[in-house]
Amino acid sequence: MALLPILTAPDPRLKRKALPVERVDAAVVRLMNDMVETMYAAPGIGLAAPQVGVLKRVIVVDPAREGEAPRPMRLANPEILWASEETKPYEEGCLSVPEQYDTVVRPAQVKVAYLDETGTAREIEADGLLAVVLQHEIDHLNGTLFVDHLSALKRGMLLRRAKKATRSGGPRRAAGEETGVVA
Ligand code: K1U
Ligand code: ZN
Repeated sequence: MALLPILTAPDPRLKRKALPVERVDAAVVRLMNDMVETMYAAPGIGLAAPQVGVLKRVIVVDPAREGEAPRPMRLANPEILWASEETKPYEEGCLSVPEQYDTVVRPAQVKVAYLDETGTAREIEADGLLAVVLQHEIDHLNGTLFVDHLSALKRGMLLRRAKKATRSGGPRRAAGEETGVVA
């Protein structure tokens, strides 16, 4: 498995629509596994292929809370079949908009169709954090960032701050960078 570099806004690849996977072949499974490893290392609870520069409709999520056993899900061609009228606010973050968080209001429950890592067609009904993360990751496949759900004023502010955080190295600084001492 491999750790993949995560793109940050305003990289134009984050604004493009990803293409469906034709078949869940070995290359797609490898991408899914690399994305799971990258998500855990970040750390994050979701990741979409465009965030690692791959314009394919592949996402991984793991909404397990701290202390719970990991339960990563690998999804190709995820599609929202149904979304509830009931909505819920949740304070979201994004590995591609480093160190920025704001409240997004989304449908509280969704039903999602997808292909799993064996190519089997599945459906899942999700609520709570899983519903939020699935919607956030599927947005990435359509070139939408969580800040696109906010006012233009907030979006501009968060993107400016994210750019600064990226320039200063954010939480994913290389070893020794904080002190200026690199072995
Ligand atoms: O898509 C991404 O950039 C990943 C993102 C997913 C997400 C988080 C919160 C709400 C909606 C979608 C993240 O994982 S940001 C990091 C994060 O939330 C987190 C990291 C470690 C432990 C718990 C949460
Ligand atoms: Zn994100």
